This record gives sequence, structure tokens and C-alpha cells, in this order.
Amino acid sequence: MKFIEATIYVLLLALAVSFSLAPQVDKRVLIASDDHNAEYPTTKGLYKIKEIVERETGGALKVVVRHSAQLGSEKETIELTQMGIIDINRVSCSPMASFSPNMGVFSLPYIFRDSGHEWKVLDGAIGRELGRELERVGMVTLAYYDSGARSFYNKRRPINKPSDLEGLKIRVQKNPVMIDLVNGLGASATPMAFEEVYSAIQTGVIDGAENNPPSYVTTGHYEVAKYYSLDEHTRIPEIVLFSKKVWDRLPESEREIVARAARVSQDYQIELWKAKEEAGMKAVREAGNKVNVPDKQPFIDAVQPIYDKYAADLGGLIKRIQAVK
Ligand code: BDP
Repeated sequence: MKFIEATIYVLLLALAVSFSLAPQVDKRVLIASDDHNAEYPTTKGLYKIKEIVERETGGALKVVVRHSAQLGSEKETIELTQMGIIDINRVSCSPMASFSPNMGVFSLPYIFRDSGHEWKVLDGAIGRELGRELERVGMVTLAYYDSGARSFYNKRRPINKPSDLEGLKIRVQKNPVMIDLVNGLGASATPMAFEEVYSAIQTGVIDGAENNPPSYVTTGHYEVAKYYSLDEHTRIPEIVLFSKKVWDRLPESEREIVARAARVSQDYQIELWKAKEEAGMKAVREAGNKVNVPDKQPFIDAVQPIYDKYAADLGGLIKRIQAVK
């Protein structure tokens, strides 16, 4: 039933969006999607792409940014991108693992030593390779954006050690690695769309979730889940995708402009991200939330079985990422 509902939803959305694009069948208007609000650094990155593309094409190519999940949850927007209905899509690399399993490597806990290591990997051969693999599933990778580190928050208690998670229902993104991670730490993983999390915590369907400080604040989750435990278990990058169906029809000169605009937007987003992270933590503390910084080692030890589980499929990539100095 769920599947049928989701399929009908995607079809209806597809129809709605294509009708709204009817006069521009040749795609002189590109639809860009993000599930965050207009002020969030990723969405501002898309606005930067819009500014550059419209300027450099002399207005021949326009970009319309649809933010705040107006076009659906991430999984749905990824499908719409494959279909060529959404042209530019900024999503987390986490749900991408269901479309291209190697992307799952970015969701492994503590796979990156720190932000510097993460960016070396993303800007290097591995980032390029995994990005290129998405062409097989209908998407061209334009850029990675920063998303900092994700940590647990909940409405029950501070998480100082993995066993504090026992019995808690924690929302996760729709990605097998995230489900294993949270279950492996002793909590009960509940996959759910980002947009549903606030009311699910409020009504007690779940006890909490996990995310970076800016998301914790802009979604209002910090109002309903007051304990924020900075275990920083993952650093899952954001990714900016272009529908391959549309890309293949775009003149080479415009592809170059779009690709360059995305590269500029990446530096811009990373700058904005730093400030947003600091502002997020400041807002959390000012709201009187209980923030704790647990010792990471017990968490690192507790997640080792996940590495064993994924060794067969992702082992080569894991070793290569770890070897990046
Ligand atoms: C945020 C990402 C957003 C995801 C969300 C989530 O920026 O793309 O949808 O996490 O948890 O950090 O689903």
C-alpha cells in the first residue's frame, strides 16, 4: 500500500510539475529543489547557482528554486530528478545509498577523521568516482556541500555512552547504513522523511533523531528534543545533482556554465556553513538545551560490527578513504 501511495504521489507530482513547465518544454527553466528553507546554506548555494547561470546565459536559462521540500521528501525528489522533472537537486548523500550502494560509504560512522579528511576525499579521486557512478542511475554530480557532523538528540536523557541509547526510538534517514548504525548502538531505528520528524517527536512516536546543529535548529527539533549529545557519529556530505536526462539535452556551452556555477556555489556554501554551525550551537545553548560531549571512543568501538557487515561490499573503498592523509 505504502509503495502504491508513494508511486501515485510521484506520478501526480510529475504531472503537476510538468504542467507548470509546459510552455518551456525545451527546459529554458530549470527547477532546483532543496528540503531546507530559503535561508539554509544549501538553499543559498542553489540561489548562487541561479544567479550565475542567469547572468552568464544572459537570462536564456532560468533557474527556479523550490525550497522547504515543496517538491517532496528527498527520496521522492531523487526519483523526480531521475525522471528529468526536477533538474537540479540538493540532497544528503545518505538517501543516495539506496540508488547507488557505494554512496553508503559516506554514511559509515567515523569514516572521516575530521572535516579536513572529509574534504580531501570529496575533492579527490574517490569523491569524483562516486559522483560519476550516479550517471548510471540518471544523475550528474555537480558538487558536494558541507553538512558538518551529525549527533543524537532526544527528549529523554543525555547520551554519554552507547548504552544510554537503549530503548530509544530514533528517526533515521532512509538508508540501510543508518538503520544498522542506530540499531547497532542499541536504539531502535525508525526510518522517516525529514519533514515528519518534528511532529513525530512532539507526539512521542519517536524519542529523537540525529543531525547537525543547523538542522537541529532550523527544523525546530531542538524545541521538542532538548538533549543534544555531540558524539558526531557521521559526517554525511550534501550533494548537488543534475538530471542526466536534461543534461544530455543541454548545449555544451550551458553545461559548462552550470558546472562552473556549481563549483563557485560549493565554496560559497562551505563559507556559509561555518557561520551557520556556530550560530546553531549558540541558539541551542541560549534556549537552555542540555548539551553534552561524550567520549567518542566507546561509540567508535560499538560501531565496528557495521564495518564487518559492509566489508564485503565497501571494504575496498573504506581502505582507500582511510588511506587518504
Ligand atoms: C540534513 C540534510 C538534509 C536531510 C536531513 C535528514 O541537510 O538534506 O534531509 O539532514 O536528516 O542534515 O533527512
